[in-house]
Amino acid sequence: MKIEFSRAVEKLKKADNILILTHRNPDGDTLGSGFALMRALKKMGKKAKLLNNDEIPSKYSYLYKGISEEDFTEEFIVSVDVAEIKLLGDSVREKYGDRIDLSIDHHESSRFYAEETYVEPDSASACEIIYLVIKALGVSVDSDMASCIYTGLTTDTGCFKYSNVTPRTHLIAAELIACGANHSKINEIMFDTKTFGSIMLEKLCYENLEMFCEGKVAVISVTKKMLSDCGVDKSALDAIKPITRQIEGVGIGITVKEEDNGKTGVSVRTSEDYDASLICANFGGGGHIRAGGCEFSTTVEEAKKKIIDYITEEII
Ligand SMILES: [Mn+2]
Repeated sequence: MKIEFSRAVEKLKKADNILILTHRNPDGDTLGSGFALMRALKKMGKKAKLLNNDEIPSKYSYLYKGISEEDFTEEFIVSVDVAEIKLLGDSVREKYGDRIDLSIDHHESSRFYAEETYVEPDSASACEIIYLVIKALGVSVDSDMASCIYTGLTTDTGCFKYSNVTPRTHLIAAELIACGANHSKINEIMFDTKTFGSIMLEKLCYENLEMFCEGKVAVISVTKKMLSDCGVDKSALDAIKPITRQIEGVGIGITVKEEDNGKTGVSVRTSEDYDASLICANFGGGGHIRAGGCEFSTTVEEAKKKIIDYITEEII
């Protein structure tokens, strides 16, 4: 059931022993939202813990720095930035998928899997909503919380460059900097610093870059072998996904990635002429207008063919 903002805040106010769920292949927005909320709830004297299906990449370690781990039986479960149940990842979904009390999300494609859902599709990041929730809970935002929230704002907007940015995004960013968010360091970690392995992965990706539809569609393929050859994990893909859209004339940029169990994940980035979430919805996925994702139970080559055929026949 869809609920109002005030109802979401009220639910969190009443709750205790709270488990916060984030999406698989965690990014700055889901983790920033989760850890900011966790810090705020703890500041209110509540018990809270965060769970992710996958390992959290080390570049995000500042988000949970100084937080003490607590063990308790969860009484209230809230998911943040999780558009649909399968995005929790298999092990988390099996354990908690059917008992989520509240979902706080900003995806156009958000599904109503939780008992109650607060969704703002116009919000550039889930972290923007979490900031307003924390303020409504009456918690004063400290520098650690501000850094968590700022992380989601900047990562979900490509460092405030994407068209999802609104005046509110910048106003909240300004408030977060006033609260002590470590903004320049965060942007350096998220956008400037690359490991040698991730640069090597970029090199391999440039080598297999393919163009379709008279240069309107660009595709990069990433196999598990490429990741292991470069000594990087799948978080290195965050730097790969924007590459295709940097090419002049490309309206649809696609990154196709070999997943475990013979599956293939597809990430789609689009210019203002195309809707990424619509393209992905055709294959059971979703996302935002400019960035979406879907999954195929096929090889990388077959997945690539399916999505290119669809785009050639139906979109371009
Ligand atoms: Mn997000």
